[in-house]
Amino acid sequence: MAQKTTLKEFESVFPKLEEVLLEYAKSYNLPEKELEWYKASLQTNTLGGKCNRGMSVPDSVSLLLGKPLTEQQYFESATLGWMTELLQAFFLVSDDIMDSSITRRGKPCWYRQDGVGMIAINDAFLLEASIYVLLKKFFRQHPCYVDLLELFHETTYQTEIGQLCDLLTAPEDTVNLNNFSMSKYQFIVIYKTAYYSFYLPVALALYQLNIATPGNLKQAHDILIPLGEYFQVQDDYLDNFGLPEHIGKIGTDIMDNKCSWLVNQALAIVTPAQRRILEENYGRKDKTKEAVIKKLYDDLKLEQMYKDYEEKRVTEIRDMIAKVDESQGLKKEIFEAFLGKIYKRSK
Ligand code: DMA
Ligand code: MG
Ligand code: MG
Ligand code: MG
Repeated sequence: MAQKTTLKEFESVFPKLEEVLLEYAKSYNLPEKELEWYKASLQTNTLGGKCNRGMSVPDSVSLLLGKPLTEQQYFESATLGWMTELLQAFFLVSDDIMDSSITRRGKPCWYRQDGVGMIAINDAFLLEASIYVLLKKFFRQHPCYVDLLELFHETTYQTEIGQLCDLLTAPEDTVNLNNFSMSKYQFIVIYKTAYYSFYLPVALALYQLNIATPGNLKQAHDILIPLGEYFQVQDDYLDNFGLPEHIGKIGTDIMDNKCSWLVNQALAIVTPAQRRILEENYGRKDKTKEAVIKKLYDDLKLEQMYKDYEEKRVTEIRDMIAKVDESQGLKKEIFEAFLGKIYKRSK
């Protein structure tokens, strides 16, 4: 029987990794003050989240093996999990700057904390660089070292082209609703979210166990990308309909002129008069205009549209999972576990 990791267990691995990273910085004679800064950035930006991505590495490894992990196997998989969380930290620190966000995980975004500001840009780079320090330290001898290295690089590239499209589709000074479309939306969310949040952790688990065959990777990809797409639709829904106290962040998509799932749904059903309301109020840094859009979303019953979408999509994903071929060692339960964690999530 596989064993699910707890957040506590997963978090207990972090201090060891933090120590390795700080020792590494010390080996370059990084002065005390900067060492403390790096430590604060690591702790603030890597800890304090749900760790769904990170914990899914040990969970997937245990499901693949069909038994609890040895101490060594757990440490390796949790390390890969924390590297996923470091990648996420790097993306979130920079995403919050680019999205002009206010809070993250219930606290001010890193770039808005006292004395940080644009130093956050370099902190984001350091969080990313930390991944490769850990990878080298713990996986240099692993037969899949180069595959792991390339996987992190490719996933980073994919996320960055997704973020590029997200940002260019949301210019700050011009609102052009014709720029939005569901096909544009699909590109953005698959690249900016699905690869790093869903495909990466499972691919890491497959590489750790040396069973990352092309067949297993492809099957994982073909289910995890739709799952990740659904996850970002939820994120867009929660940006407007979630409670900030509960999701730990204040929604910015309307004011940021984002090509969100909600605005795309609205565009498909608006009357000409409602389209004018959208044109005149969407994407403006103005709380009153944002409120007009929120009211329009209510009038259009987008909350119900989202709930209908969720049921339909989850049924389709369950059907895909049912068809997984387990003959090369892959396990349907991995995908069921992901789905179980996100279905009807409210944060
Ligand atoms: C998430 O996009 C994508 C990345 C790469 C962080 P987002 O801006 O919708 O995320 P959030 O709502 O968490 O700011
Ligand atoms: Mg954001
Ligand atoms: Mg963003
Ligand atoms: Mg969002």
